[in-house]
Amino acid sequence: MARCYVALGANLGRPELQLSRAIAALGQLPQTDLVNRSQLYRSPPMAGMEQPDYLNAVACIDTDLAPLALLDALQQIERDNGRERHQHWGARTLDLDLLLYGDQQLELPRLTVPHYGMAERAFVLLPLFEIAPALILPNGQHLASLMAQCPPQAIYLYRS
Ligand code: A4P
Ligand code: MG
Repeated sequence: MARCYVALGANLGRPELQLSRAIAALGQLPQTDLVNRSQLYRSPPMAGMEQPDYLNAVACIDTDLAPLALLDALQQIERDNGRERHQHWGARTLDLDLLLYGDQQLELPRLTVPHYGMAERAFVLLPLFEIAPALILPNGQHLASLMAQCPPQAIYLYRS
């Protein structure tokens, strides 16, 4: 089994509902157990884009699905939650990014792992740190030191 971390984000529709449905769907994937999930965090969109604030979370799963099969499953969950692909970095009902797949480093046409943007995104690092504070990335970097280097961003624990 590979221990994997999935980042969830939403800023259209009913973000809280889409995130909780997506987390439940992760736990129902074949050959997959939901290990843990973070709380929800709210933050303004990256790069000052004119969009609603995002809700973000990170889930930890153990899976026997191969990396591309897992990516297919994540994209199916996105579609089930009304995801349409328009603009890069555009607003979305649900975005699922595969942050880590065990200790693998993959550069496939459809899949780059670890996820390319995680080191610069407090809305990824903070929920990840909540559920895996001792995590070490495949390149040997400690999550805690990535957090110390991450550009400062406003991020709030979300309360409904
Ligand atoms: N792909 C490659 N590697 C991966 C991976 N590790 N996980 C490919 C998931 N997908 C991966 O993704 C485009 C393609 O990336 C996929 O078809 C897959 O084959 P996408 O979700 O369709 O496209 P996108 O929206 O243009 O890019 P992306 O990377 O998902 O967007 P980002 O970079 O995640 O940015 N601000 C806040 N506060 N919180 C957010 O969550 N999210 C975004 C989206 C912008 N600003 C945000 C947030
Ligand atoms: Mg994505």
